Amino acid sequence: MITFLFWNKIIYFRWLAVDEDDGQIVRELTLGTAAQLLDKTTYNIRIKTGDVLQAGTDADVHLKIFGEKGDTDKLQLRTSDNTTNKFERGRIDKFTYEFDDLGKVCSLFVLII
Ligand SMILES: [Ca+2]
Repeated sequence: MITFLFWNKIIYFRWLAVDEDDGQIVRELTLGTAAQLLDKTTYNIRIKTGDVLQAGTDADVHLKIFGEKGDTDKLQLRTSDNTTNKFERGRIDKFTYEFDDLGKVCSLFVLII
């Protein structure tokens, strides 16, 4: 049996045995086919830093999103779409990520290290 997993999802499985399935022992796979099977959703994340004294930070900020259909890994918000100096006082930083569809977002976990 051959099974390929991508981000913990089974994207392809077939037997590689002459006496199982269709008897084939060679199979050709392409990454394009695998990627098309994944149900990805783009998430545009906006984080507003408070506009009070010392509200900004240069610390590492991590985010975990919980949805009705699943949750993300803990993500470090490394690269903002609109600035190189993230999380400055009174600013909104934008991030874009693709995940499996999380369904309706239920809660967020933010960790500042
Ligand atoms: Ca900063």
